[in-house]
Amino acid sequence: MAEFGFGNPEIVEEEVDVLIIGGGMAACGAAFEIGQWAKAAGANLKIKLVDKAALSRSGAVAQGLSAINTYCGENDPSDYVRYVRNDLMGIIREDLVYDVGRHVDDSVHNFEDWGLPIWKQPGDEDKSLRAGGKPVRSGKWQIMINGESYKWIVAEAAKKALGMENIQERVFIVRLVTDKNDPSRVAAAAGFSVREHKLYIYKFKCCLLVAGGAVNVFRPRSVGEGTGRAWYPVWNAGSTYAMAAECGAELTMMENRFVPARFKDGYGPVGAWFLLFKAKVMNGFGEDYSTLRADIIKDEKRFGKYGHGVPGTCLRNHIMLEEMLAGRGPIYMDTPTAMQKLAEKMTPKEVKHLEAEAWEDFLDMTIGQCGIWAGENIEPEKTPSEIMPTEPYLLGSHSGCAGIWVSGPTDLPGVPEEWSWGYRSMTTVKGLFTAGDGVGASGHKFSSGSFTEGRIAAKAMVRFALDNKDWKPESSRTTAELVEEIYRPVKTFLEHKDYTTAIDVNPHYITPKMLQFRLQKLMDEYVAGVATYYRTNGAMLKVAEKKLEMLKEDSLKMRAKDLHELLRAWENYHRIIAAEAHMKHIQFREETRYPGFYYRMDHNYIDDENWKCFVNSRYDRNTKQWEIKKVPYVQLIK
Ligand code: SFD
Ligand code: AMP
Repeated sequence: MAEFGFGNPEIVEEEVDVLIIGGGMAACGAAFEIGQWAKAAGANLKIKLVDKAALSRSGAVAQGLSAINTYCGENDPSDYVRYVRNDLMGIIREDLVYDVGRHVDDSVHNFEDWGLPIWKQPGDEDKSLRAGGKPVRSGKWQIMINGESYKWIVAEAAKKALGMENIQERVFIVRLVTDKNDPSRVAAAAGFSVREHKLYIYKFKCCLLVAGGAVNVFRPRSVGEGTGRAWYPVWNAGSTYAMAAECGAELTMMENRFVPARFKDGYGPVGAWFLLFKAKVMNGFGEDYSTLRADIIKDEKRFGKYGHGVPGTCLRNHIMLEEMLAGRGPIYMDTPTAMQKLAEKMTPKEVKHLEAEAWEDFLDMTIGQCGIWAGENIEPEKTPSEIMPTEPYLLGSHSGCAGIWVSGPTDLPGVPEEWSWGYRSMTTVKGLFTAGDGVGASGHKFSSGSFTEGRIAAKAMVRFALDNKDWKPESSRTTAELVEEIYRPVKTFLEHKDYTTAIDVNPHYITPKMLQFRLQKLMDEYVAGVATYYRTNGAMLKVAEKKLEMLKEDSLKMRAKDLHELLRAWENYHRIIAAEAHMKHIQFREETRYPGFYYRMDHNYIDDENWKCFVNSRYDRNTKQWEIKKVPYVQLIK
């Protein structure tokens, strides 16, 4: 055993008032905000933040970003709601979106105060946004930043507010545990250190589960030495959705996904090119297909009224996919024409600066794309770059809305009573809160909105902790049971490793890597991945259902030969639960709400009459059954 560094793990048990699980944008927002509310209430709360990685570079913003995609500025939050509703094909929780819209700017002002460089209009360079400085907008909602160190800056503020002694890095949380006396309430969380042989159990009055979205659920386009490249962060493995579901929380809109158009192979985002550089896309014959064939989404029988007006992100994808399917690829971002047009009125010095910006867009947030450009001799001012729809991602903060059903604000008119049950941002499990990618039916928050939602949740958690100050959490599972479960992959390995002479070939176990291939293959082939051009149907989903059940069974046989594999094993388990939720929701929603993201070919149309509603689900960990239902959509803003 010592040979592999495994004995019995050291157990670290701690009781706190509030636990924050994750260290990304939402977690940092909560960490920054929470102390202020506790102080205002005269309370001395014990808060702990636990992140699987190191706070300064963890989560989606690890590599930095080059834009903040949600900054209202001169726009009204009601208009923000209209924009998000249009992009997400009519179904969002408008109360949640409005709440983000009315608070988000203050977060962006804070980022600037903490040192994040925000581009300004000429003449306003030295004026902060807070003082009325005008930002350089790439779009109506987006502003440009020099954001390579974005996460570092935001994390520093979180660290200062919370104190490093209250931050535990490199601990992966595996499972939430309900209260011994009240199964509808969360009382504890358990996980393990990815560096030391230690198991952590935290008990708390309430917790914020903000472990990001789900990546690598589907077979990625990247293969061979490129494997591991993805657009969204590979280290966010569906932990938010899986742990919430297994604890009994109601999920919403898990059928939704995001299939972004990205620069091929490097996964570089397209926003700055479309919005700031005003680049056009073209097909393999040099035609601007998005203008030429813009009318295909005006077919009302298939797309209802959604194809009129500004097309949502999925519909833009649909036009591109049709182009590819018609054999008119490859699809290109025409970077040279865009840069030439911009350069027309520029001095040579300004042109050099423009060329530097083209590179910096990716150097700030997707460095790998610069590697592709350098490796393929691409100079964007001379050579167009291919773009491509990626594999699907499950997320609730970017241009998607998969996630958890949460309690909304109470001060907005017309909101159904059943949309708020006491504490803002609390899920249907008592004491379990979420934000950012965790919150469903409210996309387009991006980095700034996720941070803001963390702040909103923090305020409610302080109130929850104080309202429950005499309550003592009691875990429904013993420490021994949790050790047994979490270290099962290690035990499996140690028991069986000598059965064969090749460490990876063994009838008694499956390596996490192989299990991940199985998951990705089945999701790709049956649940509308790239293999079928994002198409599925009821019969294919039935096959997926069966295969996922078997995979879940086999996941108990994953091995871990070291701590790294133990991490991989549990990430994959979380991915399976997130994948199952996604599949079940697509199966339930008998229409194609998001053409361009996925197609139910047996119901290949938008059906507002029957399906303009939320789809919510609940998972029962004991019976392994999903309960799925329709929940009425209510429009709050005209
Ligand atoms: O260019 C566990 N995003 C963009 N937002 C913008 O505002 N502007 C942009 O320019 C954006 N673009 C973009 C974006 C993301 C990426 C990857 C790229 C480009 C390349 C989106 C935002 O980044 C995103 O919306 C927010 O970051 C979401 O915030 P949050 O808090 O929901 O997730 P997170 O930041 O990824 O943090 C997750 C944390 O959880 C930890 N974690 N910890 C313990 N136990 C576990 N089991 C855990 N599992 C995960 C992680 O370590 C992390 O700390 S563009 O495309 O438009
Ligand atoms: P992306 O780089 O694709 O993640 O996009 C960044 C931001 O720009 C998001 O707010 C997108 O909704 C927006 N965006 C990207 N492409 C377009 C486009 N062609 N038209 C309008 N908005 C876009």
